Amino acid sequence: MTIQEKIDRKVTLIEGRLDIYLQKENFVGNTLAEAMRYSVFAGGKRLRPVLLLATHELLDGDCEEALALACAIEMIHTYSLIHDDLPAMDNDDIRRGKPTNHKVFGDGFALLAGDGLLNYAFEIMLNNSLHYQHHIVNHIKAIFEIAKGAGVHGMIAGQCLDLSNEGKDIDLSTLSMIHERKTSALILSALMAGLILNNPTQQESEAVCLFGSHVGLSFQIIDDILDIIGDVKKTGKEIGRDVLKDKATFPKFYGLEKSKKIVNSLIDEAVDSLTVFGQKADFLKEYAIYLGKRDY
Ligand code: GRG
Repeated sequence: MTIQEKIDRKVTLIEGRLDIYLQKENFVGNTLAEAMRYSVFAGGKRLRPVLLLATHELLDGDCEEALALACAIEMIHTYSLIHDDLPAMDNDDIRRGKPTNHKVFGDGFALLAGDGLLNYAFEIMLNNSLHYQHHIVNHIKAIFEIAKGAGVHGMIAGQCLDLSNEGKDIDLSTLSMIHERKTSALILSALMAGLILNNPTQQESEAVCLFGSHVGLSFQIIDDILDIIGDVKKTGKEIGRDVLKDKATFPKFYGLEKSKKIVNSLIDEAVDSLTVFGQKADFLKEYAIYLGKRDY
């Protein structure tokens, strides 16, 4: 099976379950359901849920047990994109190749769709944990990991740092801190949540942690690179927004070629960090290499 086929298999599972969670009959307000579905099914890469299922597999976990968490993390990620696109934040018109949520449903419903997805994600994860009483502590630990990655110590902290440094001349360590919180934190929590469900050893947790921080940073650097040389038809969002806003990015500090080299060495280190898992990490290693070459 090719890496693309392996990814597609996971994505099909995730999207099938997301479709069930987001059936319109589950919600009182039709517009709320439509607005949530609109962004969730606008065509994301499903990076975070795929990573969560992949680390769950590292220790032979049952996919069904982790699927709710995988869907929940995609909902949390989608909420962050909806809110980030709002006029009060980045004021973007296109996301995932379509008009942004507020352009279609208005600012109020976009806010509520984001709030709805965030809260529903925790409802789904907690409800799922009740079906796995024998693993309930693992589930609480996994949900805690996701709450930390998404919340005031993770992604929201990164967004705050980003907002408060807008228009300022920041140094590389501040930029790295923004990337670490805003982008890597949720990616890392997806990886750790999948792993934690199966009682990893300290060595296994440290290996995945290292993998996550390298993949997370490389993912954001590629995002910065694609903002310069990407194709809107592939990325699904406007190009040149960082330059327009004079945002600090890796390409701004290092130039394009050096930034690409940094990505390559981060991916190499990520792959090396998974040695402890032997062949069981083959998918994650291939996926990291695949992500390192992405142009979308
Ligand atoms: C808490 C409101 C709020 C925002 C959090 C995630 C975020 C901060 C803002 C979104 C904008 C952005 C560029 C974030 C950096 C992380 C990133 C590269 C997001 C895009 O993720 P992809 O490429 O998107 O996985 P798809 O659409 O494929 O799911």
